[in-house]
Amino acid sequence: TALRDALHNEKSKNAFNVVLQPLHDTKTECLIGAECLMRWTLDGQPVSPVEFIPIVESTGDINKLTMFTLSQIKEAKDKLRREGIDPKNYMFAINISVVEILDVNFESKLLTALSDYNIDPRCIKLELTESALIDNFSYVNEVLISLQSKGLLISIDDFGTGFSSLSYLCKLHFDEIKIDRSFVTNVVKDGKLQSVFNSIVSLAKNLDKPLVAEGVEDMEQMIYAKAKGVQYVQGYYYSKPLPIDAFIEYVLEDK
Ligand code: G
Ligand code: G
Ligand code: MN
Ligand code: NA
Repeated sequence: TALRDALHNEKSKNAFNVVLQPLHDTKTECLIGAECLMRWTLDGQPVSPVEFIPIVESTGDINKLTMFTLSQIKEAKDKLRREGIDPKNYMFAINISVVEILDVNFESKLLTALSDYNIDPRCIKLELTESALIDNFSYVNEVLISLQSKGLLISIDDFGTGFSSLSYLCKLHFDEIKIDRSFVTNVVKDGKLQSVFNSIVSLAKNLDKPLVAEGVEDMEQMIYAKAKGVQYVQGYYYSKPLPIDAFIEYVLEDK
């Protein structure tokens, strides 16, 4: 109920906030964008999205959080512009739940919000997990084709954790693979993880899709990913997820 209050009561809305985790290009090391992650505070204590997202999904309110995230992206873009930075240079990735994408009004709600906030769809990436993509495959694939035609990018999140058949990958319309951090964080010391990591790298290469490694925590992992030809990295090595103002500072320092 505290969660319900927070979602429905304007005064409690500030219990939610969006943090931005920087994404870097491995070749240039330049900042290329950020993943938006939701945070919720109850009685001064942070509650993990792993706990509250499933509840928000089950009450049918998950799209409200996505809309809130878009409002925060708009705010970040406005702040960047005020600092003399063109926000078009940065991609913003949003996590989308399967229950959300199965709502027949999802696409129209999303496109309306982007238009209202004057956000270019080409600056937005939607992250969907493997399992979300495989359930209701043909319907979801149709939605993805339509979203791509509007300029949005589609990323497969937590890749490698779904243990799914690879045959669907040939039919699925997506733009990028995000290798799960469980394969990344300990990859330098673990031969088995290296085998899985290398398989995903060659899969992405053969499909001609860029790869993002998340959970890159130190320079060794960053160098490993770069040497394997991974295009983008995200993780504590560069930065934790940052509140908007700290992200703006980060962008200014990167310049
Ligand atoms: O930030 P953290 O690593 O604790 O996030 C845990 C999980 O919560 C991530 O896997 C992410 O996909 C999910 N998550 C975070 N924010 C959102 C959000 O706004 N919407 C959805 N659907 N999932 C989110
Ligand atoms: O959407 P996804 O479940 O992939 O969300 C990424 C989660 O991973 C976020 O909760 C974020 O806080 C967390 N995270 C981001 N970078 C790192 C990292 O370098 N190491 C670890 N252990 N977790 C990370
Ligand atoms: Mn994600
Ligand atoms: Na992930």
